[in-house]
Amino acid sequence: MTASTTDYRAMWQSLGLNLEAHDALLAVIPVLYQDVYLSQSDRPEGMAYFDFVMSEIHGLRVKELVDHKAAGGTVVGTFCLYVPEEIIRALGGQCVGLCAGAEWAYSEVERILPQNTCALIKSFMGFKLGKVCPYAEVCDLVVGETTCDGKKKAYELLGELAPVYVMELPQMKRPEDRALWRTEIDRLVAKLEETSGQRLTADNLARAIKEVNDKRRALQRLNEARKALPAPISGKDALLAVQVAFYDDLPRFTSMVNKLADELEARVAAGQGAAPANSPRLLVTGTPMAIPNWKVHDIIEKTGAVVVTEELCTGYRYYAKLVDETATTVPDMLEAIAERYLDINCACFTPNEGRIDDILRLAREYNVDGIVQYHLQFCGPYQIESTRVERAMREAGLPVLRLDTDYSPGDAGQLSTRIEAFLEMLK
Ligand code: BJ8
Repeated sequence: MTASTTDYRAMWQSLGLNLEAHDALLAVIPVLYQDVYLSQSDRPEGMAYFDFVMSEIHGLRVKELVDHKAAGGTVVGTFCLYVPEEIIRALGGQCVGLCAGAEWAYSEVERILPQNTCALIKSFMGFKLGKVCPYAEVCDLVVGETTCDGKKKAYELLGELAPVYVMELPQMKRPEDRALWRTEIDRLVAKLEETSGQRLTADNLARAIKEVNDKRRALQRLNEARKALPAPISGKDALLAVQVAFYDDLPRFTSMVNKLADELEARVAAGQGAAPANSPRLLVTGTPMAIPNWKVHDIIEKTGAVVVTEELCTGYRYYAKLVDETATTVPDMLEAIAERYLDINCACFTPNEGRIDDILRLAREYNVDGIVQYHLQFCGPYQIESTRVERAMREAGLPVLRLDTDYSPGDAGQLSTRIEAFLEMLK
């Protein structure tokens, strides 16, 4: 990855970034990217697009968003899969994921949040407090949600620094919870209509539903190819594609992923793999991995295994389900959206049997040798749910390894030793 040759400093300054701190952040990413991504051999050519996107991580895409706003559009930041992108897009908005995957400004963060808060929350608060994320600064509105306690309470503090709107997400999926969620979808529409100055219509909503479904269909194709033996793409490349989906221009992204999927299908037909056919095949499940958090995939793959699927929000949970496209009226389309989103199986829900069913099905379909449970430390929902996940996997005869970590590279050696031992055991 070569760094962008365009000078974006005036744009970053106008967004209020701390240029010195931002320079320091941008200096780290190419080094990490080189080590994690560009050191791989025989990558699909279609990954060149993602290398380019990463080289422009705070450049071209941010410029597009600034231009979009100048042309009268809005930019809406989100932190969670439960916020429907279709409604944002239908109202002329661009949706950007704001979860961050690197430690930043923790000393400032720990003045307002307990030290034992998960890295994902500390990181997005650190990026905001440190003024190093142009995506956070370009947003007209940030939409939060009542998922875990940490996020819910952090949004109150984030609300002191940015315009934040919070959706109430139920924690169960009974008929009365579905009814509550449906009203929350209407509240979101009202809020976004007010922010954008536009009205939701059957036309703009149908178009947005189709566009977002097309993105998911492209990612489904890419991931379908990973079922092959040998897997035609590394797990970390596939992870990167989903991470980029959260902020890239949607039609361009869909077209580039479809091109990559064409290439992967050709590689499968030719028996060309990203790793030797006898590499252990692993499924990773747990908490999401935001850019540039590639730590666990990188260690797994440098240890000789290949990740073939992710039961993560930066994986299967993101692209698996489509919104029904047959509705013709706004209320029916919103009903279809409400249903699709509440069908996501996050550990914030109780019970959450659907997640265990998904992991077992994915393990079968992708012919995996073992399961890696990946959790950010202090993530109560996933860490506690891991007991039942592990039990179900063992009953199904699937070996499980549990990794609890954070964003620091400090435990890489220890993780690597544990993964090596796990792979040894799989033999
Ligand atoms: S749908 S996983 S994106 S809530 S890691 S902040 S849960 S303490 S991220 Fe999530 Fe939506 Fe669920 Fe997905 Fe809290 Fe856990 Fe931290 Fe987490």
